[in-house]
Amino acid sequence: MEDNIRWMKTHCARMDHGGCSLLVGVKDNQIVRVKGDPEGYLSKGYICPKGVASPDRLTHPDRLRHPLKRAGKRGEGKWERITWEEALQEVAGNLLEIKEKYGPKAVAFGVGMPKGLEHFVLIRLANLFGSPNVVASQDVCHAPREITGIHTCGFYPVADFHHPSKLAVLWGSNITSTNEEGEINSLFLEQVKNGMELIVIDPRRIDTVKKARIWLQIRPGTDNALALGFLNVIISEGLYDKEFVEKWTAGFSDLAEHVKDFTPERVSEITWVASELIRDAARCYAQAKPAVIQWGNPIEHNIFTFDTARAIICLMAITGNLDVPGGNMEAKDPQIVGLGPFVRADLIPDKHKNMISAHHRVIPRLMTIAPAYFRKAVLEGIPYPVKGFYAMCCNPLLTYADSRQTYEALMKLDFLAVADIFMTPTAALADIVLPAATHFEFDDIGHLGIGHGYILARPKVVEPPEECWPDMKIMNELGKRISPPELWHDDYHTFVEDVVKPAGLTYAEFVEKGYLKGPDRFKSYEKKGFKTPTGKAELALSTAEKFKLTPLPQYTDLPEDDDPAYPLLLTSAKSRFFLHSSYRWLERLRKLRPHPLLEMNPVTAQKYGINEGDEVVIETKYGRITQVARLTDSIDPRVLCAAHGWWFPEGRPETQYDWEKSNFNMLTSTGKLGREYGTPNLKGLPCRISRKT
Ligand SMILES: Nc1nc2c(c(=O)[nH]1)N[C@H]1C(S)=C(S)[C@@H](COP(=O)(O)OP(=O)(O)OC[C@H]3O[C@@H](n4cnc5c(=O)[nH]c(N)nc54)[C@H](O)[C@@H]3O)O[C@H]1N2
Ligand SMILES: Nc1nc2c(c(=O)[nH]1)N[C@H]1C(S)=C(S)[C@@H](COP(=O)(O)OP(=O)(O)OC[C@H]3O[C@@H](n4cnc5c(=O)[nH]c(N)nc54)[C@H](O)[C@@H]3O)O[C@H]1N2
Ligand code: SF4
Ligand SMILES: [Mo]
Repeated sequence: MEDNIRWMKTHCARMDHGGCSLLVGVKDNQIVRVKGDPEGYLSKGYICPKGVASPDRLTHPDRLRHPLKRAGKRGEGKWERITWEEALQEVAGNLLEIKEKYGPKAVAFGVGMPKGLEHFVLIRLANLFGSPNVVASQDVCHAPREITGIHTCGFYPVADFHHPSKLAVLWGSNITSTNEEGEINSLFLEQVKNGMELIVIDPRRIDTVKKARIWLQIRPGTDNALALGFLNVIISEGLYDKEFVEKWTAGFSDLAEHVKDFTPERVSEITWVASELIRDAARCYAQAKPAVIQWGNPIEHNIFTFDTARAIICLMAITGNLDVPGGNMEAKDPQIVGLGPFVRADLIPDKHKNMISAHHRVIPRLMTIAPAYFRKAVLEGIPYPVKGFYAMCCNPLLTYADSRQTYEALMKLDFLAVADIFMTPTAALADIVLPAATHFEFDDIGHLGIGHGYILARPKVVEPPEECWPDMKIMNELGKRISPPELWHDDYHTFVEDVVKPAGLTYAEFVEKGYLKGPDRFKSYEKKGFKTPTGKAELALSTAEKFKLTPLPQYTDLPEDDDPAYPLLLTSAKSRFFLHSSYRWLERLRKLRPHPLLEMNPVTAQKYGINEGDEVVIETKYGRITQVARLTDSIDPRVLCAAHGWWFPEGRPETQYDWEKSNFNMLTSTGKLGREYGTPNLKGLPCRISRKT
């Protein structure tokens, strides 16, 4: 049997940010097995349940296999099969008509979590079409960490797990479950095994707490206060790196004065973490050299994301952990194509002035549109109307805050096209649905532009179904119809060649190598200073006045006011078995997690008369949903953790597969947004529960 199997190497993708090296067994154009590759650069043989199930995506009987045109009313679930030629003409015709009537800005292009190279081809498509509006989930995913980093110290400080650290802080990062941005937990766990100490900051007792020296069970939504408490302890006890602070930081005395108020006792009241634990953790972090902070999504899941990221970067700076091996580094890219030339940024020089978010005065360098501002444009015409939307690799109805508002906006559009691999609630509202080829089915490149200093080869291992096209091909052909055709390629494959050409490689040669990484170069600031106006890591921002930012990291309030009518606090975490709203249709994964689970402490359950497995109604000021009770003492009795991304592929198309029933974003709102990034509150929401009767 094994004899006829051809084993090929590629990297896992599109089930999170990707990164595990895979050995893929292929027979007759079918993937028969997937194993972790022990030689994997990031993964060392590791593979998670999603990776194992990943080939099932290709062969699922309900996968989208043909372009579809809406037949009944929008959302009615009636479709007519059309050819690719007809589909491209429909999409092109509608987008051009909107452009003619309202200008190119009235068309927005949507993308979700960056999944592969098509992410950048979409930005190129928008640029060539003349629209400055690429809508993405960056407001709640990495932009606050990345761009706040650039403003503070000139780069995005990512965790370096390739060199030994004495101590790691997992700050709202469930790395053994989410492996975010390719920080596959293999390298991290290897270090833990070699004696790296651990501090975990998480409202839940996650797996890594077992290995931790200190666990800070934080009140959701109060990370900025905790970070200010750390700064208070480290500065008042003189535990900072004096030489580094003296030579390489700006605004230390202002920061020191500012954090005096944030004593562990005061911070304890806000965060629910005992003051002694705050002291202990801050001391441990400051005294271990080098120490690394692996920070996660909760940093950017509330309106104070800018201040939270600022405070944490200040911590990295004053302890001398910026850009050192085993600390938080500036990852250097290999010699590959620059993103600007790839997306042809030169053709749209006034983008930053014309994009929707310019009106909302977001932080400079945020070049995508926050979903909240996109919907304001569609629904209220602010700052101008948006009428058309081309969306791929995303499922906004589930993943944008305030799903009802998303529904209204999608319904109001003159034209909606969605490219996906499966009929999702969002695709179910489209005028045209385009069937995409996906991972394993075309040559792709992983991790471009993600900021970790490497790219990974994802060569094709099987042919896609006949009418499933890679997004890159779809856009390459659409591009020729809606923008100057000479700026597109004869064959979309040229995009992957373009990326590695500056390295002197063909794509095939790159595949042989498997990955390309930039040089291990640290402390670049010693030569050229930090890439900020002062040349220093800016504890107080020198650009604050110019950009209307607060110079020092603030704690002003809780993200949402306490409310006696909603006595519990709701947060969420990603499921180990799914990616956001994706793949609940894969039986192999669904078996592992059949229902959306609401984690609650048994004490809470008893108080509300709820048993394990009961259906529970969860309500916030903004909406109500139902999930299934899972009792666990790993969570504080005052806190609940609900599942995010749930819809029911087994449900009916005319209700868009019950997108309202258990969807976390029915409980969120865009009423309050962080000004810098347009971020809504997704964690730390006052709520109440009752057993469903
Ligand atoms: N309340 C709440 N909201 C959140 C979050 C949260 O934690 N809580 N998390 C936020 C974060 S961090 C992010 S990144 C976003 C993610 O938001 P999205 O990116 O919108 O979510 P996904 O479920 O990843 O959507 C992926 C869609 O892409 C499709 N897809 C997969 N592969 C391909 C492909 O090759 N081609 C095409 N065309 N489609 C493909 C899948 O079938 C799926 O429908 O959600 C954000 N929203
Ligand atoms: N399996 C799986 N992997 C994924 C994804 C997925 O959907 N599923 N999504 C991918 C994407 S796009 C991203 S951005 C990353 C995100 O990866 P992570 O940053 O790890 O994301 P989360 O699971 O949202 O949150 C991490 C932890 O934060 C805790 N938490 C909740 N509220 C708070 C809070 O207020 N403060 C603190 N300190 N902690 C809190 C949760 O309990 C959880 O353990 O994961 C990627 N990997
Ligand atoms: S951890 Fe991510 S990259 Fe690795 S196998 Fe799982 S889904 Fe794939
Ligand atoms: Mo994300």
